[in-house]
Amino acid sequence: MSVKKACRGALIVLEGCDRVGKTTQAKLLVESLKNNGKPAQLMNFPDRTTAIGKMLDQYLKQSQELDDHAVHLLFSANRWECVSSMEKLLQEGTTLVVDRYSDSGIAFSAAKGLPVSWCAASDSGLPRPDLVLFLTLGGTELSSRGGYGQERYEEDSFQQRVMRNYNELKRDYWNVVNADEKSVEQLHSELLPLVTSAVAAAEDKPLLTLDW
Ligand code: NYM
Repeated sequence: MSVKKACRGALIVLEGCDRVGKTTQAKLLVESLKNNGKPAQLMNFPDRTTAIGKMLDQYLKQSQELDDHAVHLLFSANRWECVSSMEKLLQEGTTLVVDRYSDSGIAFSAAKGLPVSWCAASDSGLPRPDLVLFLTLGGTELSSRGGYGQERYEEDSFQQRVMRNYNELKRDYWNVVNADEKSVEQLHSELLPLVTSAVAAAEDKPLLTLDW
């Protein structure tokens, strides 16, 4: 009797500038996937619960200063410390919906003036996303969103540099979605079909690694 190997889950990443709505959309996507019978789990980077994540939390809340190179490597290490659990979940068939990942690491650190190639090197070999949903918003709409300005980097000229860097990083597995003037529900109904197709397409494909 042949036993069918479990299909793997997909690695879905949401990217974009601060306050664009990634976190809300990531949660809704996990709920919808589960409602449709697909095992799914939410993850977010930085994962502020680990020892490294706690240092990053203090840095982002501006209660600790760190060298730009050192903080970049901490963000990267915060992803690496999750790789074995991510790979296990994906291989068991759970789709991971991840709120920020490697592209955030590069786009934000490069906005401080670090070379893109240097920023990318520490993430080489991480699991490669099957789909990156890149959410965009007009600049003024971004800064008027609740909570904007409370953490490090939440400042318009910095966010514009981040946006320019993101545009340089686009790959063929990216999907750019304009979130301007869309309700949470409208945006969700635009994203869900993209995620559903990526989940179906990933089932029989091997998990690749980032080759920056
Ligand atoms: N951030 C996030 C980085 O600078 N590098 C990274 O590798 C990651 C994952 O952390 N402004 C920045 C982007 C955000 C901040 O993210 C916190 P969030 O999604 O607001 O918790």
